[in-house]
Amino acid sequence: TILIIGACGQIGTELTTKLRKLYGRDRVVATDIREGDTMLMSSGPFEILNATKKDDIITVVKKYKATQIYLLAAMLSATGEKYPDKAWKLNMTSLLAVLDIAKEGLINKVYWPSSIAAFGPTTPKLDTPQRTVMEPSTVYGISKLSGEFWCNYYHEQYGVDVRSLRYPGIISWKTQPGGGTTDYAVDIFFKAIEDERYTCFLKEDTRLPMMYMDDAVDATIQIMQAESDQIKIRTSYNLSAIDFTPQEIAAEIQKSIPNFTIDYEPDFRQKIADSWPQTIDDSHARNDWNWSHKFDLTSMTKDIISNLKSQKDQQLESV
Ligand code: VAH
Repeated sequence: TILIIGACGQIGTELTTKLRKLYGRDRVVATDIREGDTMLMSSGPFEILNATKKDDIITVVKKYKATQIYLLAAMLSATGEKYPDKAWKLNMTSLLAVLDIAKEGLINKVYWPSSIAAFGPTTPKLDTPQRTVMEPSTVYGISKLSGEFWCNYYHEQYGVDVRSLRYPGIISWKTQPGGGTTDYAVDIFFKAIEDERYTCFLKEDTRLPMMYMDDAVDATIQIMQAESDQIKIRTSYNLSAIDFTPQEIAAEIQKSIPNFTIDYEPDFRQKIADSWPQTIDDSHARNDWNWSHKFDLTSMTKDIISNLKSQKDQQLESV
């Protein structure tokens, strides 16, 4: 049985759905600090669980005889800058609790996400290599880089089978933006459908590595299904798909919504975005466990807009 911690978040919501399709609804236990959308709650076992409470996690592991944990609970970059102590506590206490549970043999495999936020302003910005200068300047990035070294330590010292991906910005339409700097590219779609206009909190030429949620979920499941000896990197793998600027994604949206307009009011999140790479070299993931992305900017934009439009039509019909 798989235990998902942070199942109601942006990634957790879609990963839970996909894993339940793959393994069966009762083989995937969704947990979060608060209840999420009803579909998630009603499509399989759900428990309220605080990701920083190791004993509570063990109780749920034993109740459902879980053998794997996907730890997706975290405070993201922008919110983390507002509440540094909370971000550090949540992001690190939860990881160390789960790694200890694996070290004690209560589960045999762990997934934990890192992020391009683990890179910093001194990291080469184009084709950022797997191994390079990493001086993160956000609390979120510091917690992700530290977490990577803890994962590697628990693997080397205690044989813990923990696997990790440095996610780029992840774009999806099923959940509202959750405090990430790349979440402008999530919010822009909701606003394009609702108001046909969007005020972007980043400058128009801010290039960032991005990925459609479907690709991120597939990569996550793929690395967890790989043979242990295929996983050569036990800190965290670079992962990449596409990269774009606010201006480029706005132009792509205008192909489907011609009247859509965008204006720019950069805020504190500009400094965060400017500290991150623009494009990522993920050749290790492609070579070690055959990673390849499926969605580009055009196909992602089309998929999101068609889904949001049909969701809106259904809502209008139901009123
Ligand atoms: C954030 N979506 O913006 C997350 C992610 C690379 C960005 O870590 O904080």
